[in-house]
Amino acid sequence: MKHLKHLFGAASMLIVAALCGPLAAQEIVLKAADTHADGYPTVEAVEHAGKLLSDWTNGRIQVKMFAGRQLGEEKDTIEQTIAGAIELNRVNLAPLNGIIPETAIPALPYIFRSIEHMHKVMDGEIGAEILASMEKHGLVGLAFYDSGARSFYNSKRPINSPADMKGMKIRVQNSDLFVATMEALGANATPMEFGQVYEALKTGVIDGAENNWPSYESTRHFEVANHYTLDQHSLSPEVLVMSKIAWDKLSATDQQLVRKAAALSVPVMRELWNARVKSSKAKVIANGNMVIDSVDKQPFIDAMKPVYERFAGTDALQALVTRIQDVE
Ligand code: GTR
Repeated sequence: MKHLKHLFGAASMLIVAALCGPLAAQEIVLKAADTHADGYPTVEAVEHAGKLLSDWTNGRIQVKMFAGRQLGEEKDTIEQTIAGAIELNRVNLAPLNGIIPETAIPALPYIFRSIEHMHKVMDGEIGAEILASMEKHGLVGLAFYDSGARSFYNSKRPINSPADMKGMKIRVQNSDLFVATMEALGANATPMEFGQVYEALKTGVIDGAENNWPSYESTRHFEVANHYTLDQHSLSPEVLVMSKIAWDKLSATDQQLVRKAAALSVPVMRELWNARVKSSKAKVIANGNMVIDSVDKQPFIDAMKPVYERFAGTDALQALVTRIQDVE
């Protein structure tokens, strides 16, 4: 009798599964966080990856994007991603610096000679190693996205040399590397979440910040910090990560699909990025901002020695710096 009941139970389970279909039983919704608003290239790229996943699985895997800080500022969303409460997160490498030492290396000031150099490094073996280094910290690195070059802007005066930055209050991301970079240049670093910067610039709590063209424009920081000096100190890329806890719940086949979708979103992002750089630049220039594009970078580079010593302090990290510099 017991045996029969057991059999009956198994059979009814099969009937239920057949009626609901395998799709309903295994539907996977991946929540994705981004600090940027809808329409920003990073947001569109992750949505593109989501569309691919949905198409490939007949809607079984869905990405639900929460853009514009709906899930919090980057520091919080990173914690939540590690904890498994958010599945996908698109952040800059900088707020990961304190958690994953390897991420500080591509965020080091002036480490890349050009965007092409950065692409070659991050698209190759070194980039793959940095993505892999995230796993032991609870994140699966999926893809790097472009972030152009970060440069200084402020409401006080044009910056032509580090001397002009002396005593200036400059907002930085939640990264000791960025704090140390500002201090090495003589400025006062003020770590602050991205969403608070506009108000802080407007009210004079800070004098300036640093970012790429699209972020300078999309946040309207350009309206309250008129001087933009293209010193291009950081080419620190964006990264798409997945929670390791969420990753481990996926089948090996689904993990491959997620990796593939992320990889295919990279060229789409680059195209959107290049277009956005152009349109942001045009908007800022039309606003009459003072853009200094011929600054002598050497004095800025020279000031970075203590920063390299501190953040590439181990032999392994120093070797990574050399390998990046050696990429032609
Ligand atoms: C942007 C980047 C964001 C965030 C922001 C910031 O360029 O895309 O992820 O790092 O800068 O300065 O906080």
